[in-house]
Amino acid sequence: MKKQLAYFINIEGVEGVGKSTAREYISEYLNNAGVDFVLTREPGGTQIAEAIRDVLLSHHTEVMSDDCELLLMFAARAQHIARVIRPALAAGKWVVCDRFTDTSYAYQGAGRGLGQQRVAGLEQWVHADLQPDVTILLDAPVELGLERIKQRSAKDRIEEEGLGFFQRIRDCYLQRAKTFSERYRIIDASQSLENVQAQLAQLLQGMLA
Ligand code: Z5A
Repeated sequence: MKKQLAYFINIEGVEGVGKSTAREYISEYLNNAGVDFVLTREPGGTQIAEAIRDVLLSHHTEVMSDDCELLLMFAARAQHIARVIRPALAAGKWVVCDRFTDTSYAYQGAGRGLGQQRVAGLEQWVHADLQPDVTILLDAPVELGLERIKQRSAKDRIEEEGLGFFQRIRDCYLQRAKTFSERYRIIDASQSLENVQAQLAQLLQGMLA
């Protein structure tokens, strides 16, 4: 991988595969390497986008339509890109983002069945000229990820979906990893934490070299 000034990295995968854990490890690694970076997440990352996140993940007495869900994801993203991602990259900082538009393709496009074209239209509108340089896909069987988060006391609105929903998401990610092989890096997240972190370290080392 050619070294560049500032990388935009997104971390992807199904529930429980270890994105938050990987995010913390990447943060520690970049801190130790003296890299100036911003650590952020979607949906969220700004005050307004975090408020949208609350609406998206909370339980409501009315059912949220799939279109509403997708549009809110992109509303939060538009704000996040304008207030956090673009300014950071313009200032020469790396951006490490827990989920980005690849999640919308996987969850809303495939999981909800809205289709890839619908997501592509919004992507074109909101950030046609901006893509992550590196997409880290933490991949593991869906059952393993769900097992890892089984003991959590409360599930959010999206986590309540069934196995089929998450399987469609994993399949979509693996398909996108093939289509966008120049930026996707698949990490085998079914391995021990130590092995996952060794894979991440190797990737980051390559980007810094
Ligand atoms: N969403 C969407 O639908 N569309 C969009 O466009 C966007 C988002 C941007 C955000 O939730 C939700 O929004 C998400 C997609 C949707 N769906 N839901 N629900 P979130 O950010 O709060 O949650 P998440 O992204 O789904 O992550 P998670 O459930 O918190 O899991 P995780 O971050 O991947 O896993 P973790 O917390 O790092 O690890 C889980 C446990 O496994 C923990 O106890 C770890 O210590 C353990 N772990 C981690 N790695 C290992 C290994 N290698 N071995 C053993 N144990 C491990």
